[in-house]
Amino acid sequence: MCQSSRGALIVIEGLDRAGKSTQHARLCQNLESQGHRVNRMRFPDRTTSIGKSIDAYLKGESEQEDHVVHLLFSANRWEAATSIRAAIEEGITVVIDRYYYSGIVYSAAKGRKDLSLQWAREPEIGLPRPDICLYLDISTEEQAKRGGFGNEKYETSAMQERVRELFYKLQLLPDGQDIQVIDAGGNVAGVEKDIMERVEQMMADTRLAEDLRNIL
Ligand code: 2DT
Ligand code: MG
Repeated sequence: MCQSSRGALIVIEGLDRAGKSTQHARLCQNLESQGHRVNRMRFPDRTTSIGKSIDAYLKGESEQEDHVVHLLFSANRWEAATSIRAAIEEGITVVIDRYYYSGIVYSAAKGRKDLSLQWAREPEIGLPRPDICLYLDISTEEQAKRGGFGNEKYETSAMQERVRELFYKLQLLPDGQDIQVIDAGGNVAGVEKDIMERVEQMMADTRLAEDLRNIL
């Protein structure tokens, strides 16, 4: 049997209101109850000094030039990269709520010619690459049914619409090969089961016998 000892790197992505936080918590609990050691993370990590600048920007308390805030989001991942790698090498599975997929898509969704998907991706090169990215997909109608948005920067229907389109576009690009689309419009237990099946499949995969890859 070819069982690896490293942990897995699992990312949950999706639009606001898709149920990321709930599914993130359930996936972590399910993995722990199977005996895995798990580290929970989320980006942006608003607790670091870079994260505090991002938090102020998202809350509208400070302004940032679009490229600058993009690089802050990326730097917020880079400051965690060493600890992600260390945990995985130690055999701990790291489960992250949002990662560079959101980073690329939300910035590109601003629609600037000088902030393309391609440009937005560059600062992410070299970060640990997930073994799987579970993209929780919900329709615009379902998103509206789940209640209004909050007051943060990107929580408008126009922005969400562009983000949705770009998440689809990203799936057709090389980074999209790591993405598995989960229909998140159903009930919580059904979505949880779907996620668990995909994660178990991924963990059984021999790819985990190899070292964690980086984004190229
Ligand atoms: P939360 O609602 O999950 O706290 O996210 N975002 C996130 C970016 O624009 N770039 C990034 O790199 C990341 C990780 C998505 C707050 C908002 O920040 C956006 C929503
Ligand atoms: Mg949010």
